[in-house]
Amino acid sequence: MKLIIINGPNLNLLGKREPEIYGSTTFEEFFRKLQLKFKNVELAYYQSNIEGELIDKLHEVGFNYDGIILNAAAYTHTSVSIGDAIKSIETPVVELHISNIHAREEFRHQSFIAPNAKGVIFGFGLKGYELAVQSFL
Ligand code: CA2
Repeated sequence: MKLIIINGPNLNLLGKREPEIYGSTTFEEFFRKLQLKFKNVELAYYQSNIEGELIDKLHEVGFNYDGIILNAAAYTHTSVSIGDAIKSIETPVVELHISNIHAREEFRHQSFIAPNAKGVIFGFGLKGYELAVQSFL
């Protein structure tokens, strides 16, 4: 089983800024623990702050991975292009958010990803990534 976690803009700041919303663990620390927890899964990680790079990565992995766990961050609520990219690939995508986007501002309630996602996980903190991996097993 080959899965990839793709994180979008500003998520490189996890564990370094706004710990009250996003927690105090860096994603790199968390990812190492996740790999240890799921030793039978080939688990990759990619982060970019650039919309086009996220789309290029979706195209690259979208025909040869078993699953994509995508936290497109704020692009979730704005990016028709990322929505189109997900529609155009074969690998199923689980949309993920660390925070409960429905308990936050109205503009975060809209997603261009959800209509073409296999499922959506939000509000469980970093634990959501673990739930997303489990959803593919
Ligand atoms: O809850 C999530 O995972 C979000 O995708 C995070 C995005 C936000 O725009 C979405 O509405 C919900 C923001 C990511 C910003 O990440 C930071 C991490 C640490 C410090 C500052 C920003």
